[in-house]
Amino acid sequence: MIDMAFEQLAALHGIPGRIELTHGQGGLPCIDIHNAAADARISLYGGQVLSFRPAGSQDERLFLSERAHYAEGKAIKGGIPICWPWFGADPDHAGRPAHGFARTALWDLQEVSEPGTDLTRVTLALRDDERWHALWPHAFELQLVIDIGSHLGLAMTTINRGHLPFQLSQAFHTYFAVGDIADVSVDGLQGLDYLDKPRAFERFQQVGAVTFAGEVDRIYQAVAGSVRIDDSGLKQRVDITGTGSRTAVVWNPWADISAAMGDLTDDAYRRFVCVETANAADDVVTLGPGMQHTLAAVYRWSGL
Ligand code: TA6
Repeated sequence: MIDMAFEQLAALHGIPGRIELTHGQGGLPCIDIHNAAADARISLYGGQVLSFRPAGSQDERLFLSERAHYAEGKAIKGGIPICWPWFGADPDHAGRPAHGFARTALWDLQEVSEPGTDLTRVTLALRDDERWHALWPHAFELQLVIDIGSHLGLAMTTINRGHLPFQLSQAFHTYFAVGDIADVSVDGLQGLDYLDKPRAFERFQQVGAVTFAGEVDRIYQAVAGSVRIDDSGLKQRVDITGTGSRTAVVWNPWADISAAMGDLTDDAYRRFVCVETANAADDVVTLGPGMQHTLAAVYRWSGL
């Protein structure tokens, strides 16, 4: 479906059994990684991690919707969608797509390296062209470095290649797989202010850990330390360390929204929580000509 020199990429980067260029669902070009620590799949469409598992196991750490769309122009529901160069609704109210266009762009595969037997590093890139100028008239370079190993790491660098400053908001919209959302709590946000989307972005203060008994869609501000997901059902914890970010978004749509979304099954909301390392709300990034900013997140899973 997408015009690209797939065979060339496979010849350049492929190593049988370790780094495999493949056509994923919908024929989208993907790269499958296998090393001593983990197995993963990354879609070049969206620059999106779709799957991450400890080596040889079937324990998916990321949720990927059974109803996800795999088609040009549509975002893939699950894994780690990249929201860029804006997070959420179009900040200019000009009818542009929610969460920007990076998640519906075909990224270049720049480099794959193996710093160790238990770590594979994939570098993707996206640059401006006429298609994106219609949505965002700036010269940019975006680089996404993904580490697949005992941890999952992402570092996304935006460089302003133009002559004028621009503003950006962004997020790693990560869908963490959970056993049952009722057993999940998110720690590390206690005492912080958040903007509550279901209540017209009114400001509230977080008391205790975040738990889930209905829709949660919140933008936490002034986030300083790491954030933790505890899943008492799966007896699993995820430590999230963000850098270049003062914002965390926590989202679970709950039953009605899950049922209304065409790319989620009715009960999908029980099996994921999104905890997003972001720059959003009062944490937008302004980049002058030649300047750059890196948003990074490291995810580590362990037992409870
Ligand atoms: O990050 C939370 C959020 O902005 C929610 O408000 C919800 O709309 C979600 O992202 C999913 O958005 P999407 O466009 O991927 O359906």
